[in-house]
Amino acid sequence: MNISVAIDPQELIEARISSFGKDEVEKFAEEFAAKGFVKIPEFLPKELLDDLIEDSDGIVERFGKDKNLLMKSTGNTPRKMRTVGQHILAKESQYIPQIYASEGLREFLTDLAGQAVHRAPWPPEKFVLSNLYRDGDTHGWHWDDYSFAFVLYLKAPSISQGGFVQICGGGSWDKKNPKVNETLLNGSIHTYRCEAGDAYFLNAQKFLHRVTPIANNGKRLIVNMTWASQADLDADMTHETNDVLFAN
Ligand SMILES: O=C(O)CCC(=O)C(=O)O
Ligand SMILES: [Fe+2]
Repeated sequence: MNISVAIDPQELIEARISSFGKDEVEKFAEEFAAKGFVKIPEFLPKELLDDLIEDSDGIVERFGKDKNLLMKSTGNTPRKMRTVGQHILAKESQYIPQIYASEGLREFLTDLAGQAVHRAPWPPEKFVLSNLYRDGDTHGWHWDDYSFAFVLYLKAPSISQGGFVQICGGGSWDKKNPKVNETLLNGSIHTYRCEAGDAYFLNAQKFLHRVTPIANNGKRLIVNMTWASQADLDADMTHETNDVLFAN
């Protein structure tokens, strides 16, 4: 269903990226190098955020799939969430595929990462929607297949409603023997909160991460865009968690 849109998402995103000074981008990159995580406040221009929320709400309403399971390949951590996969967004979203296709965005992420960032070669991992909307909904501890996640916040719970991102370094993902608890015991956990319109960039392959359960009727809606390093492109990749969460 492709109706024409009044605003050009790529133009708006690229204008926003150009508005960051060189010093600001360098600070983002330093933060990312030091912590594996950097928040980009107010990344989405207001007019794009409003349209993106409307577009995504309609898609979640029509195509969202409720998941409630323990993920074996990440040590039986919980997934209680509503998801929409790439194959649906590619057809239905007026904005998300266009944003992902932005070369300005890819170059910005390359600057943040300090190395070449590429689009994920496997379509189902490129972009997905994840919606936490019932008390107790959570995206439990896991690592990602590819190196980088760029997450756009469309709806953010308040502080009392939770839904924070937590990350913990020091481990790596053995899919047959995921050592989640060992990684948590050996590392320290950092907790982050974003507002609607913010984005974050995460080294999602090296840092164990999760979204804490939401409470008090909180609503959280994000777009997760996956990006690959050159090493990822050269490696054999399997996609267990994506298959379970986003394939239908
Ligand atoms: O919802 C988030 O902020 C994280 C999403 C995530 O980690 C994932 O989809 O792999
Ligand atoms: Fe992840």
